[in-house]
Order: sequence, then C-alpha cells, then structure tokens
Amino acid sequence: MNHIQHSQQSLGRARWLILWAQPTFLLLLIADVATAQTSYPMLMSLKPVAAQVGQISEHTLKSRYTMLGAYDVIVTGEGVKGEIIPPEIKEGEKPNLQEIKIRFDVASDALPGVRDFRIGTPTGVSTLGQLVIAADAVAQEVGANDTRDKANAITLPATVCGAIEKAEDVDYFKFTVEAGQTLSFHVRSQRLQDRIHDLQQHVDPILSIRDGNGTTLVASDNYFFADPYLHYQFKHAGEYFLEIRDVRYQGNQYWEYAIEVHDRPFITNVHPMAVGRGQQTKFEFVGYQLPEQHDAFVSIPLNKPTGAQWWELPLGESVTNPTPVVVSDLPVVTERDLENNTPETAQYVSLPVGITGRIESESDIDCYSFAAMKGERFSFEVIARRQQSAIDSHLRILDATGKQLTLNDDMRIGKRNFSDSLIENWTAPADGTFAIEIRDLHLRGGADFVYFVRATRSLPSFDLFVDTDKTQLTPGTGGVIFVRAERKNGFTGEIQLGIEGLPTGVEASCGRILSDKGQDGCVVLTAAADAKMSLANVRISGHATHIFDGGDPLQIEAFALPYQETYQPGGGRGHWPAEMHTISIGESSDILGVALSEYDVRLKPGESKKIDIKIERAEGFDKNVTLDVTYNHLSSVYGDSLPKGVTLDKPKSKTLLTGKTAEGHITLTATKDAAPVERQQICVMANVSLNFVMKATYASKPLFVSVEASEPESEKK
Ligand SMILES: [Ca+2]
Ligand SMILES: [Ca+2]
Ligand SMILES: [Ca+2]
Ligand SMILES: [Ca+2]
Repeated sequence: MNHIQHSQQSLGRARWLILWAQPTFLLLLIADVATAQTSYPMLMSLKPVAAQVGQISEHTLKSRYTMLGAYDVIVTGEGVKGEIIPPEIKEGEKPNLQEIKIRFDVASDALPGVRDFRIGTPTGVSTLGQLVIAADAVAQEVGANDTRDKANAITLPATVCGAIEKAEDVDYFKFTVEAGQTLSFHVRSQRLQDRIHDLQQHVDPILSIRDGNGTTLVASDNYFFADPYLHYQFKHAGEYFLEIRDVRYQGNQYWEYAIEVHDRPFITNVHPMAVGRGQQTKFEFVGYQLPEQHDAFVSIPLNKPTGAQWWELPLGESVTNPTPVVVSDLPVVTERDLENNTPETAQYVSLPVGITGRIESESDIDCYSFAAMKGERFSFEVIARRQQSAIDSHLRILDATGKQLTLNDDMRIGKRNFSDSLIENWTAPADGTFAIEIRDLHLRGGADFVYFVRATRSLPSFDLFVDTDKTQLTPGTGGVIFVRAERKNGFTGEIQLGIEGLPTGVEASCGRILSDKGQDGCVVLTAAADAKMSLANVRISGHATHIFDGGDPLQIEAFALPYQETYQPGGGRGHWPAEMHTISIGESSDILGVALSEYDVRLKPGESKKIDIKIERAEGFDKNVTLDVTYNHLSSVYGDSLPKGVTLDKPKSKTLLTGKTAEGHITLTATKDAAPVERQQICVMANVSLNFVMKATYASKPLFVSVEASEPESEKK
C-alpha cells in the first residue's frame, strides 16, 4: 500500500487501481474560457471533521465557489441531521462565501462511522463532504501545538480533531495513562479525502506515540490505506504525547483529521464474515484488545435486508465498534476442516451457495468441491477486501485433477477495480466434480483474512451506472440523467428506466435503453416555472423481461449506482461510487428555456431532418452556448441514447451560439440500414462553460426519435 492508492473508507483496505479513463459529466476543455454563471459549491473541508453521538455540534465548512444563500444540508444514513447557521450579511451585499458554519445533530443511536453530506444553495447542490460520527467527545487542536512544550492536553477517551494545515506542521497532544493501560488510536484523514472533488493533493498521515522524554515508543504510517492505526500498552503511568504529521512534511489548509483514542476493544473483522438470512451463527471477533468473551451469537431474522453492512455486535453490557458483516440471500456454509488445500481434500458444497472461510495462515489455500452437469453456468464472486478483510483474493475453478479451468484476481464493477475476485458465467465443460480454490494473491494469511464467496447460477441480468451524483435544475428548465447498462450472462433485452423520490415541482420522463447493443438511456427532468428551491435524493431503476427459450419469462430489476467525480492531480478525473443522487432546484440563471421546433421526429432509413432550437437567454447573458444531443468530452461519449444508426449531422447543424445568438439547429440523419425503432427518448442539451473543466447543462423537453421500417423492394417499383 502506498499513498497514491485511493480508497473508499466504507469498503476497507482494498488495493484499488486509479482509473483515469472516464472524464465526466461536466467536462469541457476549451481554449477560450468564457465563464458565465457561478458554479455550485465544491466542498473542501469540515472543521472539526467529527461529531459525537448524542450531541449537537457546530462546524466550519469550507468550499470553492460561494455558499451564499445555503439553505439545506442532507446527510446519508439514519440519525444525523444537519442545518446551516445563517451567516451575518450586510443588506445589499453579496459576499463570495467560501466559509460558513453548519450544525449537526447526532441521535444517541446513530451508527458511528463516516457519513456523506451535501448542502443546497441557489447555485445548486454541492459536491460531497464527509463527516465522522464518533463515540467519544471531540477534542480540538488549539493554537500552536507544534512542539511537545505546546502540546494540547486531552482527556481520554477522546476523538482528537485538527488539521495538518501547512507544510512542516506537526501536531502534539498530551495525555496521561495508568500503568498497564492499553490504548487504541484510529486515524481517519486520507480516507476522508477520496470523495472531495477539488482537493487534488491528499494527506499521508503518520502517527507516533512518545514518552515524556520525547522518545518514540511506537508509530504507524499506513494501516487502513494511508491512514494509521495502532494500539499500545503503556508499562508505566504518566504523561505521554501523540504526534501527527504528514509523512512527507507536506500540509494543506483542508487536511483535517479525526483520531479516535480509547481503551475499548477495536474489532476489525468477524469470522465467519457472512451469515444467511434466517440462519444463526457465532461470530468470532478479530481485532485488538479483545475481551475474554470474544464472540457473539447472532440470529438473523428472515426480513433482514441482504448485502454488505456494518453492525454493532453485542459485547458484554455494551456493543462493539461497527464491524463489517454480510447478510446473504443464499444459504451460507462455513469452512469446516482446515485441511482443504487441494481438490482431493476439498469440502463438498452444493451450488448455489454462500461460502465463508478464512486464509488462517501463510500459504493456506482453501478448496470447495461441487458437482455440475455439462453446460450448467455458474458465477463466483468474492466479497472480502471490500468489507475490510486483509485478503487480496485469487480465485480459480479447477477440475477434479486439479487442472485450472479459469481464474480471476481483481474484479471490475462499473468504473472501478476491486481486489476481490469475480468469475462470471463459467460453463461446466462436462458432467463432473469441480473445485473452487481461493487464496491470498501473495500467499499471506492471518486472523483477519476472512472471505465470503457467492456461488450462483448465471442468470441474465444487468448493472446500471449514472455518470454523476447530482442534477442541477432551475425553475422552468430541464435536466438530463444518462444511465448506462452493463449486460450480463446473455441478457440482450430492452431496459425501461424509472425514477423515484423527485422533489415537488419536478416531472420526469423515463426513457429506455434499447435492446442488443443499446448502452445508454436517459431520464429527462423538467422543473415547473414556479418550483421552489429544494433538494431531494432520487433512486434510478431499470426493469426488463428476459424470455428464455421455452421457459417462463424472467423479470429483472436493478438500481443505478451514481458516481461522484473527482478532479485528480494532472487533470485526470476519478469516480467514486456515491450513496445518493441528488436533484436540486436552484435559482434561475443564464438560460431560462430550451425550445425545439418539434419533439417527435420520424426518419426513414437514409433520411435527414432538421430541428430548430431556440434558447432563452437571461438578460445580459452573452456568453457562448453549445448545443448537443449526446454527452461528450473530447472524443469520448458518456451519454448517448440515440437509436443505433441515427447521428447528429455536424456540418448540417448550428450548435455554437455566440454573443446574444439564441437560435440554432440540429440535423439528425438515419443511415440506410438503420433498424426500425419507435419513439426512443433523447433531448437537446444547451451547455454553458462554468470554468476550465466544468459546464452547466440545460436540457430541452424530451425529443422522441423514430426510425420507420424500410419499404420492401417490391413496393418501391
Ligand atoms: Ca495543525
Ligand atoms: Ca500514512
Ligand atoms: Ca482456510
Ligand atoms: Ca486450507
């Protein structure tokens, strides 16, 4: 692990690859940067970055672009409410507010851990910020604390918050312990920066514990990705020092940290890490300062939601820190006999099944055998590193003689790679017995190398992704959400899109993703002219029916995963999966409407049609506007719901509207062999540059494009 590897804290210690490939929804590189309206705020930091369970606390929020008029805060998960503390502003002034106060109210039963939040403003909804919910009181860095003499005194347990705010900053805190006391120090800093859109340079913290003479007793650089974790038993009572700095002695005003310091157990994993719905199991705790009672008996109700989650497990009179657990929709079997290193000694399982086990020592290899008939298709997915296991899984399917049939090391979901493994749509080559073999890529092992393997029949299905996590609307204008499908296991059908959770005053027209090679569909949103400023999180879904030869139809449903884009050093763009896609209605801005001469275009194969477009410019707005029907950046297309064979004919279109020009046109052309299609939904987008890389997009009402069947040759004569 090193500091340039990026992470997602909720998914644990995975060894991600950085993916540069996908610039995103608001990307526009032009030489002449004529910016018009102000961008929505991009959140940069929160001070303090942690809030305590059961408390109300005030925080300073910093951004790029103004937060003037901020009116709402939304936070992921249950039990945390946020509100803007109205800033004092002199009447008639419009300051560029890049720092405001915000209040969080954390319920006493709120789950500790990291939450995402955003704020709503007249210029739109912000990018994501992050907040740590902690069990212990927050102690903040005060004044100059760069030397042991000036260390800030703290009372334990505490959640120590501060910032590595400038180059060569070193922060000292002092505390007293009893002889023999063991403390746990958990730093969250680098992991809180992954989703910060415009931060670019990230911290690499290192934590040291020093005695009264300044001698280093113990240090940690990277435990959870680049963030330190350590636990230490103090032999002697007395005063000690905690020191935190960037390992390279770099600094940045936005580099906030939270260090949870306490003497309670710290659970990193449980074994088995998964349990079936309706099943019961005994979880063995893995971690530090484990209590005498180091397991918990848990019974899972049948109505429990399935999937990867974080639980506080019973521990004596209290509960553990939130611990990763998977609740499975499959029956779960646990590794029984540790002598299972070869197909001959494999534990037999009957597919479909969930398997949970552990690479308990170096060089351990675990095999599970199963029977399959020729032509049966199965998929095998490892869930481990994504849920804080230490394993970097390596998965193979072997035949009964141990010959390798297929393998996978790292998987890819949408725009990201994960170090968990995935073998999809494997077909049994003959009737017989086969083996699933799992091990660590580097043949490491240990108590925290737990894993869960889902072995399922490969059914036709699809995943859905949304290139952005927010859609900015203004009264009377439209917006568009492009949804991309990845089809699996032979699914080729059409996908009907859906959306739920729209704010009042917003209507949606949900398009579809066409069958076969169709990749994108769109949802076109329209805000009423009198729509009030508001925010709402939406859920975007896709529904399809797969017809088997001679079998019952299969109904398929999937929900779209939104991505928050980040601006990387050097101009590359990264994507982080986000829990929420937020729709914002802001104040009217540069463009007040996008009108088309027609909304239902019918083309014969080989035919072209021109559509006139009229935009309504706000008074005084004279910057360039570009028109398009697909979402592009340079040569890449990120959203294109046009039917196959229908394109925008650039030479026959006027898409650049300069100065006060309000009228343009596009020409759509169908190729001679374009397949017939009825009313496929697209829209016309009017784009305004916000800054060097971002643009604001205004969408027309839906435009439906049909291609008529070509006339049979006989009828042409
Ligand atoms: Ca500092
Ligand atoms: Ca580090
Ligand atoms: Ca094992
Ligand atoms: Ca083994």
